[in-house]
Amino acid sequence: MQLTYDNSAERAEEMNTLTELPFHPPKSISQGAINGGQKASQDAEQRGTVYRVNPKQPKASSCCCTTARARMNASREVKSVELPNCKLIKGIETGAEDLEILPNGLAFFSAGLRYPGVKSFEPDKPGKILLMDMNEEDPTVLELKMTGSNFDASSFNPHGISTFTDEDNTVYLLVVSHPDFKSTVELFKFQEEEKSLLHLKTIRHELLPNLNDLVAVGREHFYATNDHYFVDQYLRSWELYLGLAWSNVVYYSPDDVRVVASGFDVANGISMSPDRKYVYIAESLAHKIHVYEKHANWTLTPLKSLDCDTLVDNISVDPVTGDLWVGCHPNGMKIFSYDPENPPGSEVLQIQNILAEEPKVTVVYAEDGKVLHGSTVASVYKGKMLVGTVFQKALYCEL
Ligand SMILES: [Ca+2]
Ligand SMILES: [Ca+2]
Repeated sequence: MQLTYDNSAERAEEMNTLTELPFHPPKSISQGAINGGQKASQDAEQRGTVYRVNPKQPKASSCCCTTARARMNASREVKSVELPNCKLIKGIETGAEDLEILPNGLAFFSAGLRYPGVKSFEPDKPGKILLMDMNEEDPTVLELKMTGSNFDASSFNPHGISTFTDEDNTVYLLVVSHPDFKSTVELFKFQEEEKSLLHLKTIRHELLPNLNDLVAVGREHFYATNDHYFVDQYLRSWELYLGLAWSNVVYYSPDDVRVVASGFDVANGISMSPDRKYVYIAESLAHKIHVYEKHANWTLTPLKSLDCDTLVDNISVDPVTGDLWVGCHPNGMKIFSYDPENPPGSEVLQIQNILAEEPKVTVVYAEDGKVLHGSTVASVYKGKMLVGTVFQKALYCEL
């Protein structure tokens, strides 16, 4: 099934004309779906009114109050913030949507995502997982072999990733994949000597229909974001354009799966504090980072939200400082209607002391797409930073 749009310019135009539409749910949505969505909207309402960090700014997640153009930040021109010592990473030309660096400096990249409505330079090629050793003087990436009798590498379409390290130091890599544009979580065991990933399991569940990212809390235990509510592409388009804010976060374990937070206008990156007490969730089209308190029974309660004026994507947490590093899209319209002459820009935020009354937010890197198109993730290790993108290149910088 081919879901990619081939008329992105028209869709961008359509997006412009939809900005003044009132809210009308598509006729074919079932009452149950609508009730579920209304519950999600109430959750968003509660978060928006009670836990705002900056009450002076307008609420961004309500479909009735905010236009599609504002949610996409369509008018924003990014102000350049350059770093002097950056270079493009050889071998990454078709995106590294997510990446994670282990405490020992080994970095995993999820490369070659194909996602409905977003550009791909190699739409017919499967994705792959790349490895880099950040301790090397001039690090390069190598592709990890994937083994396992039940794994179909030809339909591998990796998106968000997360690692879990066992008590015996075994590293497991959990990968959101979209084989045939469906959603699975692929569980691998990392075999460092062989430079390979042994596939252990494919996880599918009806509460995991539209996965974007995940954060592992055990070998087969994780929190994951669904970036849409609907699976059907037509309904997904309406959901996105109208800002229904019905996307959610799910807790998954082999014997317990449940929605733990909902009411997001595209829930995207998800990560945790180093002490594992707080869960951070990026709500892309509301331009917010949410902080949730995690409880012993895996439920989450909202604590606070931070407004960012940019479409926040994946969140990495520095295990040493606890700082959040966020890959962002300064102008979301340019992601969904790709024009090589006017490409999407890139932006990296560092958020310090997120639990404090006034967290410090620093734009560490920003540019209009001259170097990187559509940054999604940034992560740091010993004064070095990696930045990945949805469908284009990746950057290695000295800070
Ligand atoms: Ca991730
Ligand atoms: Ca993402």
